[in-house]
Amino acid sequence: MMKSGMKNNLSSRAIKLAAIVLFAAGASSSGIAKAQTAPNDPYFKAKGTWGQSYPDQWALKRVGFDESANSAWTLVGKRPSPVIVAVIDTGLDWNHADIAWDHIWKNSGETPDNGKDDDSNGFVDDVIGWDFYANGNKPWDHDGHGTFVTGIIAADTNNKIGMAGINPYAKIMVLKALNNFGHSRASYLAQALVYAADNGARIVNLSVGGKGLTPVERDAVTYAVSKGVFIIVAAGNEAVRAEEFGLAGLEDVLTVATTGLDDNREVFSNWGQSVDLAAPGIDVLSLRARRTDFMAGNPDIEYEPGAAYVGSDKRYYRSSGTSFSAPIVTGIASLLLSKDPSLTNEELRRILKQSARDIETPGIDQFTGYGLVDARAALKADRKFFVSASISDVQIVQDGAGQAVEVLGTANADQFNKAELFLGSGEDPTSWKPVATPLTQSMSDGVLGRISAAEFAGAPVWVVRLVTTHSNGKTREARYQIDLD
Ligand SMILES: [Ca+2]
Ligand SMILES: [Ca+2]
Ligand SMILES: [Ca+2]
Ligand SMILES: [Ca+2]
Repeated sequence: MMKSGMKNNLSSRAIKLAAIVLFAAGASSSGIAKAQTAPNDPYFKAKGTWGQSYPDQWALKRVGFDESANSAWTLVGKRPSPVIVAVIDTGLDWNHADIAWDHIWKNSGETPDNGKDDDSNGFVDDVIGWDFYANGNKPWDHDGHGTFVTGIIAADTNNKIGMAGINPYAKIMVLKALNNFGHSRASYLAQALVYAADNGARIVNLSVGGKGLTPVERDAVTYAVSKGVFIIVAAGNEAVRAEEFGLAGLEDVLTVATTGLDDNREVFSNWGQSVDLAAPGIDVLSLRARRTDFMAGNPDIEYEPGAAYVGSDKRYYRSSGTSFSAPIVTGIASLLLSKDPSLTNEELRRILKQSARDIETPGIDQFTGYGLVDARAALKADRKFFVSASISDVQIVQDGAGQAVEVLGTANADQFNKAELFLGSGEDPTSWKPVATPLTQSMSDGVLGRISAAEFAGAPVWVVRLVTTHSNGKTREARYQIDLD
C-alpha cells in the first residue's frame, strides 16, 4: 500500500495555522471561462501558509499552472470539453466546500434512490460511482486519501475558496476500492477498473499499489485499455524497481514517479524501465476529508496526528508520495482531452512524454522516464511529434579481422533527420568522441551502429551515448554504460 510513504519529518516541524481567512462557502461555483485568468483561490496565491518557503501550491506551479499570462490554463482553448476521470481510491468527501457537484460525474441513465438499476449496468442507484468494499452506492471517504487525490485533479478552481484543482472540466467518477486503511483487494480494484471502462471513464487514476499483480488485475487493465481508457498509475514509494510493483510495472499504463522541490527524483520513488514520467509529489496541498488524517497510523512514517492539517478550518492537508504525483499527470492528461477530445491514447501518451522536461541524467532515464511533466508544453504540443532514443543492449561481434561492439536499440522520429553514437570514458564522461557511422534512416529495435574495439582502449568503463535529431532540430538522447570487466 503506497498511500503516503512520506519520509520527511512533519512531526518535528511546528505547523502554523493558515493566516488566510477563507471566504465563506456559498461563493459562486467556478465558471469555466474564469479559469482563463489566474484563479482567485487563496492557497493558489499564497506561500508560507505552514511556514514553508515556497508557494502553497508549488506542485501545480512547477508544472505550468501559475498566475502568468501564459499559464497552462490559458492554453485549453475556447470551448473545453468535459472529461470523465475515474479515481479508484478510498472514496470522496463530496460535502467538502471545495468540491463542486459540477465536477462529479453523474450517471445519466440512473435514477437516484429508487432501489432500481435503471441503466441495467449491474449496480443499483449508482449515481456518482460505486463502493466496491461495501457493495453500495455511497462511496464516502473514511480515510482521506481519495479526497486528497481528487482535490489535486478537480478541487473547485476560481471559487475564492481554498485551493485550485488542475482540471475545471473534469467529471470525477468516484470508485471506492480501498478501505479505510488504504488496503485493497485485487478483485475490488479489478471490478472498479471494469466499472470505469463500462461506464464511460476516459481516464483512470490509480494511486494505489502493492507488490505482485494478480491475473484478475492484469485482465482488468487489459480490458479497460481495450475499451479506450487511459490509465495513470503511481510508481510506488518503496524505492524498488517499479516493474516488481504491481500495476505500476505494466506496459499499457502510464507510470509516474515523484520529484521534489529541486526537480530531482525523490529517494522513495520506485524506479526502472516502466517509469514513464515524473511529477512533483513532496508537500503537496490538497483537500482533507472530514474526520480523516490518513498519515496517522501508518507505521512507515514518523507523524504526529493532526500535523498535516492546513487552514483554520482544517479542511486542507499536505502530504508526500507518488500517490500525489500521479493525479498531477492525470489532471494534465484530462486537460489535454478537454482541449481536444479526439486525441487517441497513443497520442496522449506521446504528447505527455515527448513534451516532458528532461531532468536528472540527460535523456530517458530509469528514475524519471522522459522527465518532469510540463502542462504548458503538453497543451502546445503537436500530436504527431516525437523523437526517440533508446539503447536496449550491446553485443560483441566479429568485424573483419577484429571485434566490434554493436549497439542495439531505437532511434526514430516522426520526421527523422539523423542519429549519432558517441563514446565517453568513465561513468560520467565530460567529453564525447563520435563513433560509428551516423544513421540517416530511423531504426526500431535494430542495430544503431558498430564501434570498433580499438575505440575502447585506455579505460575500463565507457558510456555509449545516442543522440537522435528531429528534422526540426530537437534532439533526444540515451546513454548506456559498458563495463569491460
Ligand atoms: Ca445502475
Ligand atoms: Ca436507480
Ligand atoms: Ca477552490
Ligand atoms: Ca532524464
